[in-house]
Amino acid sequence: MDKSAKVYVAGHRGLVGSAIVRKLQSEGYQNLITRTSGELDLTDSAATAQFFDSEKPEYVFLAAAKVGGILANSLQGADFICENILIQSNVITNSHRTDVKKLLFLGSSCIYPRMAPQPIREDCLLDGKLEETNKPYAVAKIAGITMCQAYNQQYGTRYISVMPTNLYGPNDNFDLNSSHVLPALIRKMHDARIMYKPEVSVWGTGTPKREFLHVDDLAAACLFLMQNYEDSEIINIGTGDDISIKDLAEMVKEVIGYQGRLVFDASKPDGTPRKLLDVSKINSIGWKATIDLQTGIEQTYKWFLQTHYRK
Ligand code: GFB
Repeated sequence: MDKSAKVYVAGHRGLVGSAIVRKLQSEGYQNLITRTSGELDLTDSAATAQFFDSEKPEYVFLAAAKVGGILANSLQGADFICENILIQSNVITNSHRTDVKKLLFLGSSCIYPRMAPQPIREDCLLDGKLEETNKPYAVAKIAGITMCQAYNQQYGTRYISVMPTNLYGPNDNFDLNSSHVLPALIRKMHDARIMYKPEVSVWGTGTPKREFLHVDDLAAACLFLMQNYEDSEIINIGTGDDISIKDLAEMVKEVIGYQGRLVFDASKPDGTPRKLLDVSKINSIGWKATIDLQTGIEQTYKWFLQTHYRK
């Protein structure tokens, strides 16, 4: 992928897509194509076909998706499976039809079985039952992976699938009903601090463990894999470390300087008990995460203040 290549980043306003655009721009890629969802509805097959016909991208980063945290996933399963299957099918079929040279599909660590041995190796895919709270989303992502593999096998395409762990960073969603845990904790503790609230509710028991990767690390990994990975087999992207939700909440509390109490609300779902990715495969081909969690939270909090509380 040379610097003048025509690169389409699908989903460029989201957490992942915006980080990929920042990374590509900082590396000197000048021929980027983007469309907002208002300009191009990727669930619309005719509109997507017309876009690929007129733009003819050479490379595609498929970061457009309907995503959300545990609550949104468990309440809107139909939307999660349907929208994701439509988006990825439209982008993949049109990439094939218009001879895209290489495509990178973004999956998720929730595609693995709920009780997969930890750390989770890539070959655990389809080895057991999925976590119920995000099964529709996971099934859609598994369909996307299988679609990439089947196209590679049948048509000789070069479509790679990467599995990031839980992500966070600039352009994350801070809406408490649909966000993931890290932006939710930042928002709740910031609001509680400025409103002098004595306690903050943390969902679940606090015992589940999650691995958190800063989205700038993810973007660097995606570019690295676009340039250096050719296999149809999926590849994990993570830090190799995880943390309990309780310890994460304590860490966020310290970064924000909130003095109140944390109250665990066990009426809310915990989700999968643990999902630490085995990152030996990506490490062995030469990529490692660089942003530690404390630094990443501090930077994300700064971004949150600048974008949500700028006068
Ligand atoms: O980040 P999260 O929503 O997603 O929740 P998952 C992770 C853990 O944090 C769960 C707890 O145990 C939550 O109960 N948690 C505590 C909170 N307080 C909060 C809060 O205020 N908001 C949220 N959202 N969680 C998602 C999947 O699972 O992970 C998606 O649903 C996707 O499919 C994504 O794969 C990466 O890690 O449980």
